[in-house]
Amino acid sequence: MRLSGYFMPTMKETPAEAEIVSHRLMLRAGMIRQASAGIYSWLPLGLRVLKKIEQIVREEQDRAGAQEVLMPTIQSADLWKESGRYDAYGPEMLRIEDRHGRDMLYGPTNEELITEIFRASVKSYRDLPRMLYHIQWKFRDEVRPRFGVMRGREFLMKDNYSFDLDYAGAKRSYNKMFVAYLRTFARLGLQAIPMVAETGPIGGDLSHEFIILSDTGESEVFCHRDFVDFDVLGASIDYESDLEPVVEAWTKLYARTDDKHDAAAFEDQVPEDKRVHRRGIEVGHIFYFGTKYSDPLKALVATPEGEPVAVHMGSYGIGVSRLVGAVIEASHDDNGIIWPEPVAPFRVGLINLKTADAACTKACEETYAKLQDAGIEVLYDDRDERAGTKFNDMDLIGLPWQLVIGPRGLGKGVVELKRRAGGEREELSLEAALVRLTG
Ligand code: 5CA
Repeated sequence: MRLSGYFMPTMKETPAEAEIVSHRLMLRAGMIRQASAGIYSWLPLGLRVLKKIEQIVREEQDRAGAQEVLMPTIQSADLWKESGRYDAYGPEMLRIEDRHGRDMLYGPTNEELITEIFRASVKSYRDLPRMLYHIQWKFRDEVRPRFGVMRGREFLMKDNYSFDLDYAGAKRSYNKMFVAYLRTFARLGLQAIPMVAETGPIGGDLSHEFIILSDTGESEVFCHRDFVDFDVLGASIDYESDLEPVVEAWTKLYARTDDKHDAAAFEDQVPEDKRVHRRGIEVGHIFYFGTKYSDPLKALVATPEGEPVAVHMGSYGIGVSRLVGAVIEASHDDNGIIWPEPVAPFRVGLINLKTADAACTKACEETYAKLQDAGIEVLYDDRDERAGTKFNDMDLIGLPWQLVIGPRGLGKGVVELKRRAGGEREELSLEAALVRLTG
């Protein structure tokens, strides 16, 4: 992509309305634009990151055996009246009346709709277990939308729903998602800690929130310090094996959000020098709620004995759009964003220091073509701007590698390669730089 023609409206000034760094940087880097309170348009740079995160989330859901569907954003109120949540959900639900006077709503979550899809076609234990997920925009009319995409009113969520014959099966599904979440967040470059959590309007009695420790997080959390160094991706995972030992290893240490915090147990179980009391960002939340929805909605299956029983369900959410902000909170410096490679909008920023210099531009154009041919995502700053502006913009948008080509270096046969994280710079030949980036 050539920056000269790319729609990336960066800003120099710090937007006054943005209270936390990720919101400021997303606005300054031209990733998003507010449409109304808590509702954002995603501009090209932001959308690329959102799609990368979405794809990693999708791959890990698929790997764990879940199947993707797509349910609508607008739902009929009828099912919510059947489950009893239409009244219980309160003013966070955006209620709409269609031209025929029918009650509709913009889905804040999908337990009812997925249960209806399930009950219409699954009748026997033989068709279990099943896990169905979708990645869809949700709307919750939050009292206080804030911090940009962190607490939006419209936001992108991955929500998965599991269906099992009994508690034992449901726990196996819960464990699969638990492990899939650890892998997902680790692939995004984040250390997420599973914490015992309150279930709120989704319900149920077994629930974990996945929390990224961060001073700007909205949750108050308490946990054992050893979580910070747990390795996730080292071990390969067979989702059909017994995952209970993995889940036990990750839940035996104390980790709770404030509504589940027990000061005496914390002091009892965690030595003083290991006690972490901080703020955190909730990037995922998983629930087992048994037959809370299948009972009222009559999602029944026949057991091997032919007995009809309500299926045991769980639901599993990831805040996909919130994660864009969470990654930035975890990875930035004074100059801007530092994208972890797996979610970076482009891998390389190619800077032409002097577009008016024919030899420099020729070298840049050839390099741009070679990187693209090698399948590298590259943003080529071919604008007629001062070098300082180009460096600042490149640091702001945080691509993992900067390849800087200028007439002076070319005269000596070298270009400069800078790693955004850490800031190391190296002078090397253009060929060596290309090998480094494509190898
Ligand atoms: N149905 C269940 C799980 S599928 C559910 O809705 N869970 S939830 O309410 O905990 O939401 C799942 C995830 O969505 C949260 O962990 C959080 O990361 C994200 N999320 C929730 N509310 C917002 C919001 N207002 N803005 C951005 N992300 C949000």
